Amino acid sequence: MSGNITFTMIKPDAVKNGYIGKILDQIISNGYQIRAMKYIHLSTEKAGEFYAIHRERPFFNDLVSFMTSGPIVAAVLEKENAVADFRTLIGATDPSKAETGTIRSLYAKSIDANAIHGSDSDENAAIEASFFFSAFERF
Ligand code: IDP
Ligand code: MG
Repeated sequence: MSGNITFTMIKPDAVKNGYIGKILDQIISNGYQIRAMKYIHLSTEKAGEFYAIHRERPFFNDLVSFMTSGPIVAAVLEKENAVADFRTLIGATDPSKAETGTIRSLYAKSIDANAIHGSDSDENAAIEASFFFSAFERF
């Protein structure tokens, strides 16, 4: 299965702004199958753990408080070449630099509230999927 799975979160800004349906539609129409999905409100502890890799970065505290500011949708997605293709579909971290038509260019307003997460490697996709979904523990 390596290479076919990625992990995503529709972030609190996009949930609040009513974009869950539009974003999921764009994901599905780009060939992804949803393998697991949940709507949850992250605790500070869980958000800090998920983003532990960014602990030393200046925006870490803002990132954790943003990610706990409202509910999110977490999902595992399957498609050939899932990780790289999904990064293309969501666009650059800073939505002002994201390609036209990408999810961040359409639905995000700033680098900190940028609508959606996508794993950056197969290894992290497996770690992130198993962080949220026990069925993906062995990926
Ligand atoms: P990515 O989400 O495109 O992979 P990362 O560099 O992994 O970007 O950063 C994780 C998240 O941290 C970003 O999606 C964004 O929400 C936030 N972030 C990244 N860089 C900045 C910044 O310079 N200021 C504020 N928030 C940032
Ligand atoms: Mg990242």
